[in-house]
Amino acid sequence: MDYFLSEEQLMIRDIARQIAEEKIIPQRAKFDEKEEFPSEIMEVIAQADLFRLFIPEEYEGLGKGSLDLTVAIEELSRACLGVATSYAAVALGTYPILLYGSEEQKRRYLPDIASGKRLVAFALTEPTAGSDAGGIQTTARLEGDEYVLNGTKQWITNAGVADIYTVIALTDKSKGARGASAFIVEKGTKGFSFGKKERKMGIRASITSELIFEDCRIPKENIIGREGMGFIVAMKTLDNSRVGVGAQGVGVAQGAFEEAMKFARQRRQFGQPITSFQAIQHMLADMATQIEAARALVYSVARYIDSGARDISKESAMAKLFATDVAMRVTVDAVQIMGGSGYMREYPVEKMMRDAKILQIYEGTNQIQRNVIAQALIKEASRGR
Ligand code: COS
Repeated sequence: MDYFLSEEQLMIRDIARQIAEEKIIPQRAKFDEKEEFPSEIMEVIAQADLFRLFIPEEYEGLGKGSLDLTVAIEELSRACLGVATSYAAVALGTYPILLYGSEEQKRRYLPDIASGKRLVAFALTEPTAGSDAGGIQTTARLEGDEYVLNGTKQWITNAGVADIYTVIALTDKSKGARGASAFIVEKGTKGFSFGKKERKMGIRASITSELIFEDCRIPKENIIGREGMGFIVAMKTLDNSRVGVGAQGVGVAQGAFEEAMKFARQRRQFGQPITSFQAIQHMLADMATQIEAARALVYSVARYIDSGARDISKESAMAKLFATDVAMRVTVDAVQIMGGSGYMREYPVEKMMRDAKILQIYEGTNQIQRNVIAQALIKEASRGR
């Protein structure tokens, strides 16, 4: 389908595709096997200016929109979801600064993020707060000119490799979610360390670890927005980033479909290529249809965000929900079409299937997306829309 992407968007797609084909695909099995963070790929992505896409021009970015980022994420995900996660998590971690940061914070941090010199991580989840994001326990106590952070963040993408962390912590425990605030914490700050590195089912090219804050003192200017705004900062951040998770779903599904199609055209059984069997044809038709529907929704939502729409929770959640459920179904079916070969590590689809599972879980489970969508629908209905 032609989505009428601009010349620039087509160029972004071509650049990301070239990186994917020349640099990522030849190494993705190694990253997966060794659970290795792809530092050199991040450098290539930086040199190609892909980190500049989501940074405004006045801070040395390219000032591009959600659709431009979507196109880049999709292409990287088509090759390796682990690499794409490491890239997209930088945008996720940057949204709090982009959306609510002060001019001083933007000047201080965004140029280095744009150049790829400093990677970013977003830290909301804790051992006791996953879907219930308001249930965080990490505290930030104001003492003179400093906030003192204490607590543990869990399952943080880019932990350790990132230099800048946007962290949600409670400044007023008695107020629950309304007592949360957002902060910028730099790697190397005393009292800030990293816990165990997780061993994951998939996206093994991305790093996931704990963040540990023990009397970690940061300047009080590192608060993002005002005290009490942390939950809203987190929710708005996720509203903006979830469409990108949808793009990851479209990308990995497309990659798996292409592998299954290539295999099916060559594989012969009962004296003919398996593409001549209706059982396989119907699976391929369903996969392609679902991918196209997911892409159409993800691109539409990205365009809606780029139009300046303010309330994007429902649409972004729909894109994430639909496209990531498609990714799971399509990657499972790709393994099925390839049969025994699909199950073997020699082919990439078993990795794609393991990788895809996280998309239904992170940045809000797909059950949470349904809650977000339903709440918005009920609100709209009560307003008579
Ligand atoms: N934009 C603006 N405001 C929002 C918002 C959004 N997207 N979502 C919630 N709010 C506001 C609500 O309007 C409410 O404001 P008031 O206190 O003024 O009424 C406040 O935030 C609390 O909202 P709510 O009562 O809906 O919060 P809940 O604790 O019930 O939880 C969910 C809301 C479940 C949607 C939230 O906790 C969530 O998104 N969880 C998943 C977290 C997640 O994605 N984790 C992944 C980790 S990051 S990789």
